[in-house]
Amino acid sequence: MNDPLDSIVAQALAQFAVLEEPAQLEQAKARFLGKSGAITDLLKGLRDLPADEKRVAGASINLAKERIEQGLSERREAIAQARLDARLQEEALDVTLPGRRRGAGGIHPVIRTWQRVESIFRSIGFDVADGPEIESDWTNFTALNNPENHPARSMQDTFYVDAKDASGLPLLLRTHTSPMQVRHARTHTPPVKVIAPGRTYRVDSDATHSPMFHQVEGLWLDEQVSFADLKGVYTEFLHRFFETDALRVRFRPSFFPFTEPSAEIDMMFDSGPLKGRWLEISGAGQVHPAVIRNFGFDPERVIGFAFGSGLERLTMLRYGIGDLRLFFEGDLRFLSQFG
Ligand code: 2NL
Repeated sequence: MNDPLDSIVAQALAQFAVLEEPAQLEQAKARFLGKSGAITDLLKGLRDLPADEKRVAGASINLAKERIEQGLSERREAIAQARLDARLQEEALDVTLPGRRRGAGGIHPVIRTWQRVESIFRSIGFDVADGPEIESDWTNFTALNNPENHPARSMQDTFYVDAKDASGLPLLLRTHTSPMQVRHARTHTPPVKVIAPGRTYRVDSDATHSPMFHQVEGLWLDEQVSFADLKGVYTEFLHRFFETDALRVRFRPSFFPFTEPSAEIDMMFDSGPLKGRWLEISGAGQVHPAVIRNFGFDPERVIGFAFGSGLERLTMLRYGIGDLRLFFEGDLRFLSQFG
């Protein structure tokens, strides 16, 4: 009786040992311990034996059954452990690796200039105006004393929008930041002391012109604001913006429809790579009486100055940038230098 039992147990353990799937293992179990399994058959056969033999044989069969069950549960555990090991291996995570960080963005150099200009003018008492980039023909041109047939108003120079404003006037992309000052002046009473920084648009695109660029304009109106105040304010601004008093400022006669008299402001550094060359930095002038009237003020009482400077130009001079196009190409090798 012993030999056949040993060989059944050996067979069972050998079959279990090569199985990797729990379901296959359960099938193998059935072949030995199931309803018509080898061990079950042997137990059924006990019926025909005399009582004393039945006891001895039964004990041996039960022992074999226990060994098979033992082998089965060991194999089950081995399969489960192997699966866990494989999964741990597969999902291994090196928690000591550095994290994948999102690249830090930065402020565009022209916007840095914008922020610096705002903070300098705020500190000398100027408000900061804001306003729409799509403007009416009246706030952009007419209010500023631009003649009806001025070339700036042509479709060659100005981006017109395919729509009209509430009073039927053409809509356009503002060609300067002046309309923000027009809106500001018409809703305030003197003293009006404001700057208007922002995006502006002109039909112009070459090495030194971009169809979208940035300006800052300033306007100071009161009963006694003179050209001397313009010189003082703008010179103070340049000293603060370039962080040096070692620069000269000069005013050259010029012409703009919205100022009379008008001037170009030039500056010259006394040191540094741009030293010794006069550089054009801004347009300016005393606000034209017709413009004062369009603001709703009496030009016999209210007087003052305005100026307009390009933010790209200020940025190029401050950082020594030689090519305007670098501002619009989005090349991180350039932009990241201004972190
Ligand atoms: C330029 C010229 C200038 C102004 C802008 C101005 C604005 C108002 C009234 C009167 Cl609301 N004037 N702005 C005045 C003179 C010159 O800029 O070519 N800048 C780069």
